[in-house]
Amino acid sequence: MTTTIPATTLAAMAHIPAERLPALLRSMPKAELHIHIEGSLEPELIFALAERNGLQLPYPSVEALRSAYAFTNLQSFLDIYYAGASVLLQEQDFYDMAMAYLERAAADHVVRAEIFFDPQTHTERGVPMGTVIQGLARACKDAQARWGISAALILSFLRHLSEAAALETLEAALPYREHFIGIGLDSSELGNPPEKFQSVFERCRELGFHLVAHAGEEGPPDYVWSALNVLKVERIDHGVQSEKDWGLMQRLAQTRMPLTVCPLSNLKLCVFPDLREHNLPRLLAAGLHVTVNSDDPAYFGGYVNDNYLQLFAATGMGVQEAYQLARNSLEASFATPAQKAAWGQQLDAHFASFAA
Ligand code: ES4
Ligand code: ZN
Repeated sequence: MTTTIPATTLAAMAHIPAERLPALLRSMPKAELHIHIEGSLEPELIFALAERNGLQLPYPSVEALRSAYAFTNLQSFLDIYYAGASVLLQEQDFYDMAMAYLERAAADHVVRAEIFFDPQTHTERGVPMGTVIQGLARACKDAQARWGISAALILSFLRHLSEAAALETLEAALPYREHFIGIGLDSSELGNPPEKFQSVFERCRELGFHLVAHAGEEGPPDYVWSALNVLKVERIDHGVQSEKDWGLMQRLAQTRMPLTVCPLSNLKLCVFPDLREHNLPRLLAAGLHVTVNSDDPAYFGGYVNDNYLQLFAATGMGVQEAYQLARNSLEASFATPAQKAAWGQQLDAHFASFAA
């Protein structure tokens, strides 16, 4: 189903002055569908948690840690991301991390956040599964009550580990299944194709979880094909390499398969040399169901609104694209149809209110 923009909203959009675009991008209701909660851990909180837990970090200061955030590719980032996550030990640590993100997201007018967490990053260090999930789930619940933001969790398997390890992780998480809505696949993409996780994804499908996977971030279009055909995912995380395969572009457009694109992540991990060369405008123009997301905001220099603002400033996209991207994000979420319809109406009213 392609989006039909109400005639009144279309008319309103023609009357929004270009100089109001940044304010519009900031304030429009949106969903964030690609955010790793461990990637929202700011250096200040890493140091505070290390102190609280009596841990010594291999960096003398917040500034020294932040200055280590100079990445050349995905792996160079992942090494420091797993080191940062090692300060998370107690349920309250997971709660505090998620509350900090959710408060920041609500300030960016995120009405819905679907949040990845990597249990293996913690269980491998001896942290119990229940500590991780209960801390995060309590934050989602409290954030809804405090800021009105709707939040849900997606358990993500680390693809550099084995499928057997993913299956064990699933089994350990099942006592807490009411607290997460979906399953994802992240970490080192090259050399770890989606089909490595065929059986565990099949099991997750039988259990009724939503399925997503990172594919086509650094990896080839073939990995996007196998995420679709073998894992049977409902969204592709990143997917920017799909542009190299015309047949894949056709498939993605025809099925309105959502792509959760993360512009600042792609810039910082050198997937694109400059935001002006990011292919998101071309993917959108080709009819793909593209969304804008932050990925790991504490590491990549910005939360979701920073992604929108910097991308629009660099590419010259305008009001129509802003509407389409916000609309796409709401529609691609796993919220109920009634909830999505209500947010869609809020979005239309918001654009109408910006017309001069
Ligand atoms: C990730 Cl940018 C990215 N790619 C793959 N896995 C990840 N985990 C956290 N951020
Ligand atoms: Zn990601």
